[in-house]
Amino acid sequence: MKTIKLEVRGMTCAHCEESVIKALKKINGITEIEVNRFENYAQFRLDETKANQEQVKQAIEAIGFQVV
Ligand SMILES: [Cu+2]
Repeated sequence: MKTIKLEVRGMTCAHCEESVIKALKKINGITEIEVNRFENYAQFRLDETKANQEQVKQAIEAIGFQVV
């Protein structure tokens, strides 16, 4: 398990945060999700035997946010 903090751009309200959290929850291997729109980040624990960072990035971008 590895803690990862990604810079996420484009979140403007609580709904945006929720959308990102939902997208992350769908990925197997992610736990302890924390998303903050004011500080533009998404942090979580990732089990790298189940998913990789690229998949996470794609999942966030697929719903309209940018991972810097
Ligand atoms: Cu929003």
